[in-house]
Amino acid sequence: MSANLRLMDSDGGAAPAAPYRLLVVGVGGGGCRAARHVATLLDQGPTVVAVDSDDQALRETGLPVQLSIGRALTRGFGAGGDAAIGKIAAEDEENKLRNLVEGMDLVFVITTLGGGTGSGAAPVVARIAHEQGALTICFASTPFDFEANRDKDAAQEALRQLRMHSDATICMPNQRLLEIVPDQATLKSAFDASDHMISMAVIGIWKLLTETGLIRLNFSDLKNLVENSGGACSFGYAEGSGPDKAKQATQALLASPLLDHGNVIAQADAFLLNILGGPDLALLDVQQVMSNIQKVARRDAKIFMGATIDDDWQGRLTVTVLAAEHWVAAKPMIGQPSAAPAEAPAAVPAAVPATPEQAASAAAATAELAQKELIFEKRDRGRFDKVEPTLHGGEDLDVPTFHRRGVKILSDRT
Ligand SMILES: Nc1nc2c(ncn2[C@@H]2O[C@H](COP(=O)(O)OP(=O)(O)OP(=O)(O)O)[C@@H](O)[C@H]2O)c(=O)[nH]1
Ligand SMILES: [Mg+2]
Repeated sequence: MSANLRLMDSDGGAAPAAPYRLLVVGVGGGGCRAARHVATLLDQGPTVVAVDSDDQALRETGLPVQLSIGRALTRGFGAGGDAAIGKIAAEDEENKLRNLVEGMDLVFVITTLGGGTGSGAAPVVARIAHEQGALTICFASTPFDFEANRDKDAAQEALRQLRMHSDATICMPNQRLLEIVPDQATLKSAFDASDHMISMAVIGIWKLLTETGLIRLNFSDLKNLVENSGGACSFGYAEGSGPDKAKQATQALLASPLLDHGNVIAQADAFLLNILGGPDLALLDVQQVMSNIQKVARRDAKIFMGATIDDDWQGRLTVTVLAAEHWVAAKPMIGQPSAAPAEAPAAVPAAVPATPEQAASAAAATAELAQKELIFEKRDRGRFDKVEPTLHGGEDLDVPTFHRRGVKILSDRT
């Protein structure tokens, strides 16, 4: 391994043991800045790598793993807006890039298109990760409308290349930032907002795969959605806090420009929705989010849903959505024979209707939950932990009924 590829040392904040090996790669100036933001927010998270042909920009990321590409060509000064140079720079370092992604289950490639390195090198990084067998998801911003046509054309071509070489590419047009940030915002604060959005997508998926699942989504659900998405996905997220957190988050999600004010959810063939909450996350919160989303979603949409608990999220709730515009079910699905069964209209699987409102709403909803089984993780006895158990018929009545009975929400229609 050469001197310009520095690997994290044993004290370098490596990720805790996680069931999946996940790598975040920032490519080019903007991509590396967004990747650094992910690392800042997830200090116990996945390994984050910066890849650039601009050595100074690379140093400024401060990330522990940096790969300088194309030095022979660019002398470490960047690709000067030329995607062809960015492509050659990455191809020159193909072996080092291959070493980086080797053995990874999931690779996120983050880039901002329109310059030389991101536009040229990111598709090469995605191709290598994909060839190495990692599920490869790209986040790419495209230039503002006011930027040069040449850059916009280069960005569109790079986007096409990314889609070709990855499992899914999430495009976040910078122009949409104008709807998100206040009118008087500076360009820097708009870019900061974009970094934050990309980070929330990565964090949402990271938490989904690593934190306790009240309703668990696993890697094969993510893989199923991404691999069948036909290459183009959208991402959105929203937050709520306090007693009305579920309502707030759902309303904000459906109003988000990231999801075209709800239109993406309304039209998506399939989407993955994860609810991240604190230990106070109630089943009713989950039910409220889901029933409101199902009202908007297509009746035949495939919905993969999860609910994740993180102690830091006490009193608040974040909803993250990864939506596939198209569902290309040509490939065999995870755990299924290659001839997929004919699709039939499906009812929402029997939830655990704790209230008449829940029962009515579950019966009314008709969207299809695509994951086979929603698994309720075994939870501890919460505030009853130090209390004498209330035993009846050999059962501890202080443990929620659905845990005692091992209730699983079943949906066998994938
Ligand atoms: N969303 C977002 N966009 C950015 C950011 N920085 C730059 N951009 C946009 O991304 C485009 C490419 O800029 P860079 O990422 O700096 O370019 P590069 O990939 O480093 O390419 P070269 O510098 O030419 O080697 C610009 O035209 C901007 O529209 C950022 O932090 N966030
Ligand atoms: Mg640059």
